[in-house]
Order: sequence, then C-alpha cells, then structure tokens
Amino acid sequence: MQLDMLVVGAGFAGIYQLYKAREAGMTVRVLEAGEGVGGTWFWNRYPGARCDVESLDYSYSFCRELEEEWEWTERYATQSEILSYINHVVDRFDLRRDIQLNTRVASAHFDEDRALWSVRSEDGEHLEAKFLVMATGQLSVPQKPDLHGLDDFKGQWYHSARWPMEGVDFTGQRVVLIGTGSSGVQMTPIIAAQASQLTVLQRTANFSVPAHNVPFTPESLKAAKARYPERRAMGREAITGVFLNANTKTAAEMTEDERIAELEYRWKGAGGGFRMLRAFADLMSNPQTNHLVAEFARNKIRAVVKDPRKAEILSPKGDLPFGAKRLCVDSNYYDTFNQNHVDIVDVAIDPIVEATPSGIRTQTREFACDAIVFATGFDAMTGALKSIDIRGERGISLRDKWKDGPTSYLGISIAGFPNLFVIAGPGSPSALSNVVHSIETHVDWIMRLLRTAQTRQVRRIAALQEAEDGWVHRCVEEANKTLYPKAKSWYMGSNIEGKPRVFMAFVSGVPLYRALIEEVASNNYQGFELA
Ligand code: NA7
Repeated sequence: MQLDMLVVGAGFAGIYQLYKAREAGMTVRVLEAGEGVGGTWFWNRYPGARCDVESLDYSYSFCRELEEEWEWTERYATQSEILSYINHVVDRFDLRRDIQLNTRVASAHFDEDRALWSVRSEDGEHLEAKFLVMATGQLSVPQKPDLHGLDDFKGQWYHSARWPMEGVDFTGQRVVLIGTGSSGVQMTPIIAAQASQLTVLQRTANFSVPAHNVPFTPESLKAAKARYPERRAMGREAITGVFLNANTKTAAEMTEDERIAELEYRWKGAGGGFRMLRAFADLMSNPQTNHLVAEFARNKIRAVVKDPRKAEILSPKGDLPFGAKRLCVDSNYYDTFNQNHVDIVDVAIDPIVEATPSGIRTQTREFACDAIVFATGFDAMTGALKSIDIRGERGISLRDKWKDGPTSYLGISIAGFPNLFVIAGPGSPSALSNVVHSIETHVDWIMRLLRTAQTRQVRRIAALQEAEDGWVHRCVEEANKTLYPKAKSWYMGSNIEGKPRVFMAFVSGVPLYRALIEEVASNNYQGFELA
C-alpha cells in the first residue's frame, strides 16, 4: 500500500499529526505498537502516575471547543484521565480508522529512485509512503538493570513503564522499589499505603518539589477556562511553553529577605511544581544562585523528614545542580519516609549486587521482599528511534549516524534521511518543554513545509549536512551556557551504560526555538534542499 504519509506512534504527537495530515487531504496511516492509543500514557500505568505539567497546559490547544468541553478534574491529571482525554480526542475527530494498533515498526528504508519510504512491521507487513513522521516519543523504551539472579526471584517484579493492565495490589507485601526519578517518587506514597514494608533503593537523590495538587471545583475550572486564550498565549511566550510566572531578576538583584520570600512563595503560595525553576532569572546558569535554591530545597527535606539518617540520604548532594536532572513534582514523597515501615537505602555507597530467590542483595545487606519494582527509567530521546532499523540515502543507518549522539537540523530533520521528520525529538525543546506545545509547533511547521513542497512539486525534502552541523553546534553552545550538562541525567544519556554523553535537547526555550524555525521557513527553508 502506498500512502502520502506514515506516522509511527499514536501518542499526543502521532494523533495531532494524523489530524493535520488528513485535514490537508493526505492519505495517512499511524502505526502504533501498543494495543491502545496514548503512547507514554498508555504504558505508564504505575500507581500514582501523573503528569508533572498542569492539565490545563498539558493538552491540545488547536481546538477551542475541545478546550471548552473537556473537564479536567485536578490541577495535575492522572495517567488514566490523560488517557481518557486522548481517547476522547481520537473519537471526537474520527481518527481511529487511520490508526493501526499492535503494529511495531521494525524497519524503514528510503528508496532513493522512487523517493518513497518503505516500512516493515515486525509481523512482516509492508507499507510505502512519501513522508515518514517519527512520533515515537522521548520516554518510550524502558530500561531495566540487567540484574543477575532475577529469573530465580520467587516473588513478582514490575517495571513502572510496563505495568500490568489490571493493576497490582501490594497489600501486606514487602516491596523493594529501585529508582527515585519521577516514577519512583510518585509511586512511593501509594505503595507505602499498601505495603507492610517498603524499601526504596536510591542511587542518586534528586530534587523534588511539592505539587500542591488540588481538585478543580466547577467554579475554579470555569474561571480557568474563561482565561484559556490568555493562558495559552502566556505559555507560548514562556521558556518551557508553560506560564510559570518567571522572576526576571537574578538572585544578586534581590536582598536576602526578598530571595527567601520568593522561594517560599514558589514552594507554597504560588502553587509549587515547576514554578521553583523560575525563581531567579539566573537559576540555571549561575552556580551561586543555583546553590542557594538547592540549599533551600535541602532544608525543606530536613524539615519534613524527622529521622536525620533518612533526611541525609534523601538530600541531593552538592554536585547536582537544582533542576539539572528533571525536577520531580510530588505529593507527600518526603513525608512518607516518616512512616516506620518505609526506608531509604543509598545504593551509591552500598551497590546492588544481585537478585536472590528471596529478594535483593547489596554489597553489605540483603532485603527480603515479595515484590521488586523497577522505576529505573528509559533509554530517553533516542531509544525508540534507534530501536528501528532506519536507513536513508545510500543505505546509511541512523544507528550508525547517531553512534556518538543524536544529530539533526532543527530537531526536525536528519541529513541523509530525506522526507523523514521527527516530532519533539533530540535537538528541539522536547522534554524540556511542555511537550504538547512543542508537538503542535512541530506538526504545524512540518505541514507548512509540506504545503510549500506540494505547490512547488517537490518530491524530496532533505536537510543539508552543513545546516545540521551548524544546528548541532548551536545546541551544544546553548547547553554549555547552562548548568544542565553538569548533571548525570537522562537529558545527557548518562542513565544508560555506554550511551554517548551529549546534551540532547535545545535548552534555550520555546520562544527562541520558534523564532529560529520560523526564520528558516521564511528564508525559503534555508538549510533544506527541496528537489
Ligand atoms: P528517571 O528519571 O530516569 O529515574 C530513574 C531512576 O532509576 C533514577 O533514580 C536512577 O538513578 C535509577 N536507576 C536507574 N538504573 C539504576 C540501577 N541500575 N540501580 C539503581 N538505580 C537505578 O525515570 P522515571 O521513570 O522516574 O522518569 C522519567 C521521566 O518520566 C521523568 O523525568 C518525567 O519526565 C516523566 P540515577 O539517577 O540514574 O542514579
């Protein structure tokens, strides 16, 4: 079958791409590995799973009626509510008939003579399309440590991103949880409420800020919706694509009292969450300012966690800048450790050695348990793209091209891979931004490019190598102005053994990024060859 466009992935990105391509009169099909739509929100069903961006922002902005009719129930939506929303969008816009589920793409090869992408699924199905859009997500390939002895473990084990559909009841069980990123931090209070014993194995203490999640009342939701256009407009002009009321002053421009008041306000009064990241204009670039905020956050942990041993383990170390690893946004995480049956273990100093039939063994101790939960994250940003055998011109493989880290032009196109586009992937604001906003920006931009191509009867759209080199250089330069590269984070590929250490996102914000891609479009798609 030959189509105008094939889209890989039916999460937020693939769904919007389908909507826009169909609107433009293209024949299009979405291939999705899961048995349902939703991408990351289909898979991540672990207890307590929620988005760390507020529901009113983490939603499509392309349709005012959709915004009006959908009723979010809480400031931060749960996984199941987001999944219901995505399914609603799919049905409302009659998109389901072009989404093929249970189809994992194995390979995509570019046929140069015919300027067509030839795509095969793992089941051997073959499809061809003029354009291939990779909407494969940033966090879709889970990583689980290769733990010796796990096959002999007599209990059950789970990964946060492959949670059983029917859920898990930990009532009365002894549980060992490995990992303290967002997933582990969100799960901890919920599992603690069921388990007889919860032991959290932590390799790196990360910063976590209170979500102050609240349910919407009919009045508060109505009031928020009345201001929706304004909210979206302010979000578009904010660095992460979400309005967080950024302080425009640096820490040095304020007095000590003003600084503390600002931090307290963001921690509590202003609503918590990622607002902390906008406490000072130089928070992510000035080590002194960052240290001030880190120390403030550490003091908050010490104030909540009564046992000084636990508090010390939970407090991030001085070499981790605040916010340089993705900030966790929690509900009662630290307070959970005040319960006697919940403990935290530093496996950086006492490393995990193996699983045994009865639990987990570290160098010095053994933790008997009935269940092991891995909240150990993902092969982020590049994992999904590299899991497919993608070959461009002259058979060049994306895996080879990206062996030292991902490269792209504008985070949208890859030199040597014509007519292939990546949505919200490496080299764009991606996971550093409100990703739904970034998705809409990318899809709209790609559709404009395709309209231009159609008018000019262009068959081949290819990023030039020198344009890609320039963009990669720019991304590195922007990242090096900040403290982000100082952390061992999944933004840097540091969570995967052997993965190249490269900062993978465009760090300087959504408004600048939009201006740059806009400039390329208005300069006759400078950096692209339209043949
Ligand atoms: P993250 O943020 O990558 O967190 C994974 C956690 O698992 C992190 O604490 C890791 O420690 C830990 N980890 C990973 N491998 C191991 C091993 N081998 N031993 C011990 N601990 C390990 O993934 P999440 O799923 O929590 O969140 C991903 C994103 O989803 C999040 O940022 C939000 O955007 C939503 P480390 O810090 O690497 O030392």
